[in-house]
Amino acid sequence: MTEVETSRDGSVMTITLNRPDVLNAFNAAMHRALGAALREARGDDVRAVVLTGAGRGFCVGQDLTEFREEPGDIGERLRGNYHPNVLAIRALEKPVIAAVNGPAAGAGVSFACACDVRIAADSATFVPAFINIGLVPDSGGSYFVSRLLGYARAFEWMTSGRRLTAAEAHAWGLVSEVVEADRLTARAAELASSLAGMPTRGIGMTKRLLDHAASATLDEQLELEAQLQSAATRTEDFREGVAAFLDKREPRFSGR
Ligand code: T3D
Repeated sequence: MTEVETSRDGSVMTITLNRPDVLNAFNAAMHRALGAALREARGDDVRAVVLTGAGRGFCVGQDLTEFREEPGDIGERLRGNYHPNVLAIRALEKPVIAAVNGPAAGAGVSFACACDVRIAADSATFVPAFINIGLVPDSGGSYFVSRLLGYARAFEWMTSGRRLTAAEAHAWGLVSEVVEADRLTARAAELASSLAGMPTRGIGMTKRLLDHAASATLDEQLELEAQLQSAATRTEDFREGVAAFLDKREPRFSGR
């Protein structure tokens, strides 16, 4: 068994966390395998990524059996195992879709929220489990959830440890779409395929701009927009987009 499986359908890469007996809780091997999958996803032949879980869970954060004896220095484990993969998702210059197929808890919520889009099965649930065991949000949970939900709702949810249903997560804007569980894979593939057909470099640069906006002044943001817009005009997809518009035909974007 491999802790993370990858598959390709054209330019869409699916990364499946694969420890279904423990709802895909993280252990060291899974961190390493996820890191390798995210490195593979950097290739130009990949234009959209789907992150999902095997079995009935998405990901329930740290494997707690590793805490039974002595937790060790969690800070070091976060820096060494979790942070590189959270940063790798944000650094991917292409859309990453979390297809949340079941319970997401602890760092599993953080990883879902590190993705660019979240769609959920109607059976999915979201548990900010950290507080339930006396921990604080990590793996970017406090960063992403407060940006997605705003301070008040993020504080209330993350300090209650309450399990949210997919419908509640949708109402709060934590996920953009909820589908019947048996349709999730197909819907994620459809969405990923549609995004993979868009100007990939433009999507990558849009992602960079939105991340930058979180902490930039207006002056800084205007400057980065100007730089990246210049870069966008040097892409093949810009030329194709303008030509297709003027020819009154559908564009055929290559991702270059
Ligand atoms: O160490 C570091 O590096 C620091 C990093 C910390 C980051 C973190 O993520 S801390 C937060 C860790 N996660 C949790 O605390 C979540 C614990 N799990 C739950 O609260 C519940 O499992 C859920 C609410 C997520 C789902 O509940 P339910 O009823 O759908 O499933 P279940 O029956 O609880 O779980 C199914 C199995 O998965 C079960 O095993 P069994 O009885 O069938 O043999 C359960 O023990 C196992 N499981 C679930 N979560 C974990 C786990 N095993 C190990 N670690 C888990 N996190």
